[in-house]
Amino acid sequence: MKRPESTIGSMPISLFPQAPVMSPARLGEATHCPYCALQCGMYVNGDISDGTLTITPRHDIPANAGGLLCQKGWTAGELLTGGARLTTPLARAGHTSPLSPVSWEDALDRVAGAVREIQAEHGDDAVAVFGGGGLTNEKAYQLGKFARVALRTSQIDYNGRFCMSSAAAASNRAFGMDRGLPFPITDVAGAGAVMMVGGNVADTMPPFMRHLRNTLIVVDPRETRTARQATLHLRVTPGTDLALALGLLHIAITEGYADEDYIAARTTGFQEVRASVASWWPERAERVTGVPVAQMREAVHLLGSARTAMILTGRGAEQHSKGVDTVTAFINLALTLGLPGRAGSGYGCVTGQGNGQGGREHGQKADQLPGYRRIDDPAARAHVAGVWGVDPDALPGPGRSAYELLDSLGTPGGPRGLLVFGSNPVISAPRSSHVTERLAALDLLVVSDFVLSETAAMADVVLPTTQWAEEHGTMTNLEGRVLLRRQAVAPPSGVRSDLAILSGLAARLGLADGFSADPGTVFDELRRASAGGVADYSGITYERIASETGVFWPAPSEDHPGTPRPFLDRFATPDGRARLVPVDHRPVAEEVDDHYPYYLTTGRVLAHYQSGAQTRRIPALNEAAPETYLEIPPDLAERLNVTSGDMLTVTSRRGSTEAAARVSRAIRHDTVFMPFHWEGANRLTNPALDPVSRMPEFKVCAVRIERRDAAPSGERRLGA
Ligand SMILES: Nc1nc2c(c(=O)[nH]1)N[C@H]1C(S)=C(S)[C@@H](COP(=O)(O)OP(=O)(O)OC[C@H]3O[C@@H](n4cnc5c(=O)[nH]c(N)nc54)[C@H](O)[C@@H]3O)O[C@H]1N2
Ligand SMILES: Nc1nc2c(c(=O)[nH]1)N[C@H]1C(S)=C(S)[C@@H](COP(=O)(O)OP(=O)(O)OC[C@H]3O[C@@H](n4cnc5c(=O)[nH]c(N)nc54)[C@H](O)[C@@H]3O)O[C@H]1N2
Ligand code: SF4
Ligand SMILES: [Mo]
Repeated sequence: MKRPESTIGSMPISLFPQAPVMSPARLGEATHCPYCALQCGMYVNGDISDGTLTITPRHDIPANAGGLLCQKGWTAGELLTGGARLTTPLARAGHTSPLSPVSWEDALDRVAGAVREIQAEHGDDAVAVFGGGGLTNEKAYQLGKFARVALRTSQIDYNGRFCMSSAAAASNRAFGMDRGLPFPITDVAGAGAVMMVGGNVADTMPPFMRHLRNTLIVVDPRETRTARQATLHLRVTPGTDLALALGLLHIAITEGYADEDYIAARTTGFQEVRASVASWWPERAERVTGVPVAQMREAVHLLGSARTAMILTGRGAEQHSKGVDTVTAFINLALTLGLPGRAGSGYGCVTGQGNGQGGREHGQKADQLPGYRRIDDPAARAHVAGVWGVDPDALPGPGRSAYELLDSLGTPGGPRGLLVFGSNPVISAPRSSHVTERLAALDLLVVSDFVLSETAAMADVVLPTTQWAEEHGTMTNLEGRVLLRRQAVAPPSGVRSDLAILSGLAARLGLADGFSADPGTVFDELRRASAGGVADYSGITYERIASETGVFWPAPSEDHPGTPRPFLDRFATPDGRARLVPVDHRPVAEEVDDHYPYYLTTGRVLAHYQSGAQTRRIPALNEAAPETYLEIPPDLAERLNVTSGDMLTVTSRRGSTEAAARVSRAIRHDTVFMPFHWEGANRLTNPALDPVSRMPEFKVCAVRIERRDAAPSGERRLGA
């Protein structure tokens, strides 16, 4: 297979001539990239103060074996210094006054004072916490504990709800455990055939392409860089992957690809699922999905006849109001083909954020306690309360999910104070203008960040924090491999770590103990809190991680080798069998019509990360991708009489935004695409939620497109 052009390979990192004077850096620490779930290994060498800081790839980390980094990784050092960095706490004299510098004592006193006031008047749940999947395990754990013990609030959730929560729920349902890839990433390279459903790893995790060596089937409405490398590309209509999976399963069963011995030995529920797909004739699936029957047959044949095969899902399949059922349908297909729990084969979710895996295990999720325990399970509450030294009855119950939490801010009965650690919802939440209004209605908004993100810019108090290369902590990558991110440089004076911030706030709220600022101490407590849980970290130590190049959880004791492939002998369900669960297709939450005739889908570009808070502040990345755009099919461009670069107005039922046209044959005739790294895309998106995962429908809503200079017309039909 051809390598993707120019996205990987070696590139010298630029130096920082205008770097401020800082304390001398330590040399050549082995650490990991600040961004995505691949957690590529890198060395940070040299000294910020004399501009000699360099980043070079490590060769010992399998995810980026061969020493690959993407452009974001190469340039990651630039935010350690430079003008974008926050180095002093900021606060407002009054709600409408500008942010101005204050001392740490003053900032933390204000936050604790306001929290006390709000809780005294409105109750403990009136203060909420919003976390992030980029936080280290130590921070995610401590944030959950801080919410439940120091704030005594049930109102905590995090941006992972917007990320892989649908796949997590589907994996829990089918396998009794959600470990994104339940096998090492190197297994992917050995698989004879891989089907990637709604993932564009050539742009989102370029070194992942090295692990896609054999037959590749891509399911995506767009001909992405990943799709261009594929043997077969299924150009599905947005929001119809569930019907596609049902059609594929129908074909697999009727054409003799079902692995009957495996189904009998390792699964339950096959008969019900077989009955449920009986009416999903390939022709019916073609009508719903737009994918030709011949291509569906070809896909099943490629997967079914390969010696080893994998089905992987990305956000394209998952970020829908039926994301859980869609992933379930692909897991049903994988189980019917006999893939999960077999060496070299399987189903996996390609987790996205740096600590997207670990961040969903240790208690920053509304319904969860450390070790991937459920907060409504009495035994789990008793165990964790024991580690925390509190009464189990004092632990709050489950709170609102991410969007529901944001939607409730400042409403009667909703939280009046919010603490944000590691997210920028002003840009990244669905129906963002509404979310911004809710944030503005708060009595207290506190943001911990190292840059003045759009959310931080709205805050009453901004707490400047340390970042990746300035602190120790563990990250669990997309394989479930727990890695050690080592401190490589000294932080600028004036910033504090998130752990130190939580420690300072807890002390002011009357808890002098139990909130250490030392990552090693917090990790040891996390190990005890996770012991006996699904995600058991009790046998993992910093020393082991360093000497073993990461440890796969579960690792229930220090002499346990860790678990690279947890399902080889049995699944994590009570009877050890995987469950096939019948699911049916349903339409998207918002169908196209005469007024809103195009499907809008959203996603990522190579050069920017998430809300762009970090990468839009890095000159080389901004040069590579300076502004947002709307990818449109040629026939729409013709109808609007526009060419690439002309400005368009895009309107959905929730709002309107402008973007330059990018005319492309790579997109379906009924679909347009906008990246969400800039303000705009999420003004349009639909917060319809999946009933199980509470995942918003980021990947499809109905829009109308006009030339910006055209007369506004609510009624005019521009449709396909
Ligand atoms: N450069 C970059 N890399 C990143 C990130 C980033 O922001 N920038 N973020 C990280 C994070 S947190 C995540 S979650 C991952 C996400 O990684 P991916 O899942 O690869 O990224 P997306 O671009 O969100 O979506 C993937 C594809 O889904 C397609 N798609 C849209 N709608 C549908 C649909 O209805 N069905 C199907 N089958 N496909 C559809 C889109 O066209 C897109 O090409 O990336 C990680 N890596
Ligand atoms: N339309 C649309 N919207 C989407 C998506 C989509 O595909 N389409 N994808 C969704 C997905 S998958 C995700 S994951 C979300 C992500 O969206 P966000 O949650 O907004 O993610 P980031 O931009 O990574 O925000 C992280 C913020 O925290 C800061 N930060 C980073 N590390 C730390 C730390 O250790 N401590 C502290 N205190 N701050 C830190 C960063 O500077 C940044 O401001 O967006 C979702 N939104
Ligand atoms: S692929 Fe992900 S982890 Fe690797 S360098 Fe790029 S952003 Fe960093
Ligand atoms: Mo994500």
